[in-house]
Amino acid sequence: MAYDTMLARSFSRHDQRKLGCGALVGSLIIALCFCTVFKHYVGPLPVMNLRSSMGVGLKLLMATEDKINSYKLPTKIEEEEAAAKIICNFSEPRSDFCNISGDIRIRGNSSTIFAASSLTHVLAANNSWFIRPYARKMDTTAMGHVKNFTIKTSKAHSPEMPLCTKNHSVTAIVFSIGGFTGNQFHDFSDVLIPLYLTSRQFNGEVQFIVVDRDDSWWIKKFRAFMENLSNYAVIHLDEKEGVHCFKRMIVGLRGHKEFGIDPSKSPYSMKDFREFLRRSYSLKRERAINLRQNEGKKPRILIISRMKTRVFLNDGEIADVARKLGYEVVVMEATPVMSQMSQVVNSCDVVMGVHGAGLTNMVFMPENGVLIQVVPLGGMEWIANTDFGEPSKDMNLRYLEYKISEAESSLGQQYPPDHEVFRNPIAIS
Ligand SMILES: *[C@@H]1O[C@H](CO)[C@@H](O)[C@H](O)[C@H]1NC(C)=O
Ligand SMILES: *[C@@H]1O[C@H](CO)[C@@H](O)[C@H](O)[C@H]1NC(C)=O
Ligand SMILES: *[C@@H]1O[C@H](CO)[C@@H](O)[C@H](O)[C@H]1NC(C)=O
Ligand SMILES: *[C@@H]1O[C@H](CO)[C@@H](O)[C@H](O)[C@H]1NC(C)=O
Ligand SMILES: *[C@@H]1O[C@H](CO)[C@@H](O)[C@H](O)[C@H]1NC(C)=O
Ligand SMILES: *[C@@H]1O[C@H](CO)[C@@H](O)[C@H](O)[C@H]1NC(C)=O
Ligand SMILES: *[C@H]1O[C@H](CO)[C@@H](O)[C@H](O)[C@H]1NC(C)=O
Repeated sequence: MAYDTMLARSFSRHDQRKLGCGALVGSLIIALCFCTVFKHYVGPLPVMNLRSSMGVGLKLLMATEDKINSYKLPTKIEEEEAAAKIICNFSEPRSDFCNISGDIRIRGNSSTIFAASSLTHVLAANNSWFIRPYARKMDTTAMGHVKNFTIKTSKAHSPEMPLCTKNHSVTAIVFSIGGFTGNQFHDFSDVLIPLYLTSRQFNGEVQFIVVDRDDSWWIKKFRAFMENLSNYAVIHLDEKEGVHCFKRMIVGLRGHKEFGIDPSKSPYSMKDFREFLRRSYSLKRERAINLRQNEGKKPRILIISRMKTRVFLNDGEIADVARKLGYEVVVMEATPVMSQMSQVVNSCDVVMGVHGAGLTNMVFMPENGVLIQVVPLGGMEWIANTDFGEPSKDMNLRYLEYKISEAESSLGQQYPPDHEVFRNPIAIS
């Protein structure tokens, strides 16, 4: 989607597209067929052992209380209780992740997390870790907007250890809402899905600590979802005074893949995520219409229109054709008001739109719904497939792609056929 932004910029004035109705009818008819002949999905829910799926860290630091000096071998339980443990894994492809337990202190408006231990002198020289808690670590642009935390071990009574002003009994999860957030695709792919993966296991008994955005509109935007994942008000570290203390803390979010979940790495799947979303936004429809069982009912299609870039020049005509084919048609621009957008999308059986962040709303579609992605000129096949085509499978949606031809695009009128715009669009974007 970073490419997406770039493309949007470079094409903004010229990139208005005209859909040839003739060819499009094909997609709309196939979508109708899907509404008639789909099979019910009865895939098994992946069940996995949570503990083993979380893995063990790369860096293990274990400090037991002074018992070693007294030559008393701690029992297993004593060891667990006294241990200050930091387990980090920096080798996941999308995100770094640290799991800390012990006496943990974090000060408002700072980027150092202290983990107390009474035995730091026997620890390895390396007693600090750096971590940027955002699940897109391969993208240096995104990570440039993410706080670089230092996790530091220190003696419990050392002067640098800040004094607690609030003790929390639940686990904390520290993550960034910087990066590319604000673009809804990234909101879901980089934060909301990873947050679900990391926090669902706590059943609400978890404290979210966020950094990197000055204002709280982002949290408000996804309030229904966040409030269902955590029973506690989010702490915005950049704005909070005081020192928050925890016994357990996770820094960073688990990220498996683009806009998705790998069920072999987690007890949860995209099916579970979508069910959770449906409950959070009180969405009624679990599955799309089956025309066999609902004779006389019309399938609903949502045509997502865009105003500035990658615009349908003839959405009126497209809507007319769809109506003639027997659809009930809704034409709408994607709105950032999640409660409203989720209801509209969930009420539709087919969603059609040009490649762009608005298609992220597919997460709200009922099972077996049909997504039609219109792919503009500009060498966007790969990103179109990566962002929405592939992810649609795990969401149990039917997926159709409609590629714009040169004749259908307004670019066809502005540039000669052998122009670089058509021959080598990647170079331009
Ligand atoms: C974190 O570590 C603790 C023990 O130190 C373990 O019980 C817990 O399962 C781990 N959590 C995650 C998410 O890895
Ligand atoms: C860290 O994550 C990688 C990638 O998922 C995994 O293969 C590895 O087992 C993990 N490391 C440890 C020590 O658990
Ligand atoms: C210390 O930990 C960091 C990870 O934060 C790692 O990159 C570095 O290689 C480690 N240094 C030593 C001396 O082990
Ligand atoms: C985080 O900050 C430390 C110390 O300034 C630096 O060495 C490290 O490279 C930074 N990490 C990243 C990922 O930028
Ligand atoms: C937090 O807990 C520590 C250790 O149990 C205690 O010394 C401290 O007074 C507590 N602070 C607050 C503000 O409750
Ligand atoms: C947070 O710290 C920065 C610099 O360290 C400072 O400029 C800013 O005023 C602080 N904000 C608050 C709310 O304390
Ligand atoms: C989330 O919120 C909705 C609506 O407020 C509620 O019906 C649902 O039970 C909540 N819990 C979960 C786990 O989704």
